[in-house]
Amino acid sequence: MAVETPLKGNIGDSIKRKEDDRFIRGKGNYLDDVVLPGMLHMSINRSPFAHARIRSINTAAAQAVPGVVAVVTGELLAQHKLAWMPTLSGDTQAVLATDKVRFQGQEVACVIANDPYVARDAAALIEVDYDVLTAVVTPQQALQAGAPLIRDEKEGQKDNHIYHWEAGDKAKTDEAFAKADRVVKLDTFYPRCHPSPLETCGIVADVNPATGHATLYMTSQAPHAHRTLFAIVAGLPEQNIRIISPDIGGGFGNKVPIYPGYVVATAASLLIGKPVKWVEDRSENLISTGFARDFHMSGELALRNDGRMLGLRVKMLSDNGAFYSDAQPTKFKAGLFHIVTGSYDLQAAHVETDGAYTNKAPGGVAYRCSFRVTEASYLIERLVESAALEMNMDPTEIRLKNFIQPEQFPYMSATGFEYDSGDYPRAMQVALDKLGYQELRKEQAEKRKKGELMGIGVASFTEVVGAGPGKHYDIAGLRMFDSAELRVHPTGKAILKLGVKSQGQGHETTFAQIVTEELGIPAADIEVQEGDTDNTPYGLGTYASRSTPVGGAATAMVSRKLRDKAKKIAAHLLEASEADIEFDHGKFFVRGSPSKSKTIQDVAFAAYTNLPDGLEAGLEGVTYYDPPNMTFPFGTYLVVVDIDRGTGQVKVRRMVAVDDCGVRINPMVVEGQIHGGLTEGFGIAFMELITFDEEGNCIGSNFTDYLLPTSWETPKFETGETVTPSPHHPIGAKGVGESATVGSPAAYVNAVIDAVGHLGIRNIDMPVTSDKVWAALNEKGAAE
Ligand code: MCN
Ligand code: CUN
Repeated sequence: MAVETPLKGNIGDSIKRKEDDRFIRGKGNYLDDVVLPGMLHMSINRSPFAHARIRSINTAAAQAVPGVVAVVTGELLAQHKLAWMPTLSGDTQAVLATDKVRFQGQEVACVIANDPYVARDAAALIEVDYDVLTAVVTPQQALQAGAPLIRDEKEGQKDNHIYHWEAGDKAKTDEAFAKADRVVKLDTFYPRCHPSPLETCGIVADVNPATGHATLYMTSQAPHAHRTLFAIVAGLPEQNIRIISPDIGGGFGNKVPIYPGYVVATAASLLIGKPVKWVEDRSENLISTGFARDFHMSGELALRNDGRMLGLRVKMLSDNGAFYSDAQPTKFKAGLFHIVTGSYDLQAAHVETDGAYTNKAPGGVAYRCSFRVTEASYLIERLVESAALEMNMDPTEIRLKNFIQPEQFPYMSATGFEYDSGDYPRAMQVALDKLGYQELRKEQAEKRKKGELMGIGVASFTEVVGAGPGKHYDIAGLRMFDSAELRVHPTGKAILKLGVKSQGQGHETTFAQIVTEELGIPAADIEVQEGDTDNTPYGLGTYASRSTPVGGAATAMVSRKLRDKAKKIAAHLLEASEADIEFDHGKFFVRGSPSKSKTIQDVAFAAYTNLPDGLEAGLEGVTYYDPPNMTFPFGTYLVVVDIDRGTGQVKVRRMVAVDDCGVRINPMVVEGQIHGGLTEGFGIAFMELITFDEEGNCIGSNFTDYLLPTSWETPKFETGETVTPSPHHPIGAKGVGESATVGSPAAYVNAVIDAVGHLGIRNIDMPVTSDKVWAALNEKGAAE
């Protein structure tokens, strides 16, 4: 009988997630589990209007409710210079409205009470006298001459335009278009959607009036950066601020920004001298916190008649809501949208982007996307599909013809990225084989003869994830490096402390595995800690799939640092010269005689008990890692759909996803990330939408209107992999957390267009709902 040896947790081992034990048993510690003695509760009164002047606020009735401790208005905050706060992208945002409200759901006043329900009831009693103004609900409308000025409080702001930003070479692109045999154009809209994590956002602010210490329990994806920003905004000494991100029930980018609720709860705790808890409800989360996308995009592809792409021209208009608060590296007004050249060898590209204020919630968080990579990937993959249709080429053929070839890496893109590594044709081939592409094309042809609608969608995306390098990328000026601190105890057990912060990605398991690979300590013996700024080294946090590329690299490097010291100790124990010591999976031995060895555990013990002369005691270290480049994961996704001509219903029959994220630390965790991302991509493609009526009322403010996919709707996924290591990452890994959300929407929509393209339908904007599909068919006389 075969005996199964338990996996030690080396790189490549699919060990079970350590954190799941406590999650499955209900022993996690989420924000709402934090209960402090004497804790008060906060509730927010929000604007019912999208755009209105505030004439007066009457808080008397709220104040009179038994149990209410305080009512906070913008006027009160203004006395402490806290009515406005800076945003991550250099704009300002109202903490509590004083002059005007600028979106429905905006924070107007807060009630602090001894009970959450009392706070809520009292907040509803606050009387605000509004003078309703015309709402601006689209960026096109916002930029029209004479449009109502939304940000009238900003000095020098004469219109609703936020920024203009360009990338690439305009002259060279014009030249490429002049040489082209034909130009294919696509106008498309990536609608507003929402990360909607299971756990909403919240804070427990505990400012000790005696010591001035502020302990802030926050659902934060970036606790260190938030600490620094709090210090700057609130003027608190940074050593007195401790941010603790407890277990987080999903972030997806929603927990990157700083929200007004955090600021008011902290200010209230400071003024009252008691802990204050604020937790959003679902509708508050959907109407007021960081939404995603809302990009109007227009792309043009210059092509030769043989299908070779020559140039790409993109114009984009983004709807940023009332405050420009997107999280992105400060130099990049539209994030990393210029990855829009995708997987293709384009000699020239030019991207022009503009942003506009509207009377909608601010945010523009990059929901499971590295700063707008999703929108870019969607545009290019949809555009290539359009080109294939118009040129009557197979969508795989046109891609194969234009892929950047494996030998071209490192590859400099027309918009200035240096792609680290890739093998696009291989990923596509693996996906095609897995799907049985040729057979399905035959089936499609047969079906089409009978008038049945079947489509095969293709997307071959390339992402850019893992910011820094710090010299190019920063958040609010803070360079995007990351850190790892490793301490090996005398008994050979270890504790690893990180600057990144998991929201469900499994860091406690996968980062331990990096140490296991580098030092040989079993993953089960390594405790991973994140999220407490007093106890972890400074880092920029977890978003933009940067934990593995940056924090993972820091972990490998600190392990190697310790290994070097361990070698000195091993040499002492083995009575050999350090130069003769070799290391292999947790064992140190003299070169040539592997039988005489010392384990990492022996060495760890000696680090505290038996050291060579002149060597410092202990086995610990810290590494701050600034990556030399980003990583560029990629993949090919294939989707098969059947469409009912009577109802417009789209059924996803197959979904094959082949991802390449370089070396996989824990293949099971990677697989989980991909399944999650494909599900979110499916929701965005077919179901989820935050929209607004002409008065700026948010439609999609609860889960009966904002439809999330359940296991009932979600298709089955078939996954595959190729492995092209990142040449600059210490263990060859690239990020993967966002890949499937970035790559899949275009594959789903391309499948629908592939089914109906022969009828002359070129585009249906997401979410591709049955009614839209039916209407498009009906317009072509093809509906039943
Ligand atoms: N991993 C691996 N091998 C690789 C790459 C990654 O084993 N080559 C593992 C990592 O070690 C980690 C996980 O996969 O455990 C994801 O790693 P990475 O790609 O580095 O992404 P991050 O940890 O930085 O997570 C961020 C990413 C983003 S930006 C969003 S948004 C998102 C996502 O992860 N939010 C999530 N996945 C999520 N998954 C859950 N459950 N919850 C969220 O909020
Ligand atoms: Cu871009 S959403 Mo994730 O980066 O937290």
